[in-house]
Amino acid sequence: MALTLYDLAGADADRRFSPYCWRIRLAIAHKELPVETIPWRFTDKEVIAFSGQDRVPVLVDAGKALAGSWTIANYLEQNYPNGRSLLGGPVGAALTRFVESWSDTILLPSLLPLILVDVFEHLHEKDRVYFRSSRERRLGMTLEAACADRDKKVFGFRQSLEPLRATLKMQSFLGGTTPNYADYIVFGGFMWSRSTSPFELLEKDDPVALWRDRLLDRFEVARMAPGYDT
Ligand SMILES: N[C@@H](CCC(=O)N[C@@H](CS)C(=O)NCC(=O)O)C(=O)O
Repeated sequence: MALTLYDLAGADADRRFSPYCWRIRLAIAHKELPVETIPWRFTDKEVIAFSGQDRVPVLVDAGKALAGSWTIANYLEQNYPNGRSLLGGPVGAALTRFVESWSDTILLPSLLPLILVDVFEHLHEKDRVYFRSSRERRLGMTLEAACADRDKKVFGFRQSLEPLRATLKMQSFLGGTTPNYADYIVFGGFMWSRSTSPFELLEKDDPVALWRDRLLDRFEVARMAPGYDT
């Protein structure tokens, strides 16, 4: 039976833009599992209330509901052990937690002031008031103010990727010769941007851009998703 994934969508139901949902979409593709994705909007809280919380990704497998990208990735690893490992065993999983923490506390917050206004432009009409008010309350400023001077901010963003860049100069993927969940965590941030923003985050010859391309080449689900080829 196919898995069911509740996946954040924009005005266009095919435009999926959650960095956390992208982690799981690639984890499912990595495990080569069939999945039905259900487009979900921020204000569709009652649709996922059965999961006991109000965020996506939510995965349903044979009637069991799971929420939170880390929980879901571990569930997939444990319940679908055939084929390539997602996390690389207990040591790999422990190191991957660092990658997750770096992504959640540095990468995604640094991407926010570069793409937030573009994310807003792609939202479903019914999500706009909620999104603007919740994000502006959190940021303490308007979306537009948060994204001011992004042409300058992007240089600091590129500089902050140096640990990632240095690693990708030595190896093709964070997972080594083939990608694993550590790659999908970081790549999720770049899919958030790709699916919503024409803003050019990376220079074309940046090793991070070349890694992003290698992942797009491997995963048709990402390459073919509505987005901007920047
Ligand atoms: N720690 C969670 C974060 C999930 C999360 O924040 N998802 C966002 C979409 S990117 C969401 O559902 N937000 C709902 C809201 O802001 O109301 C995970 O790893 O899955």
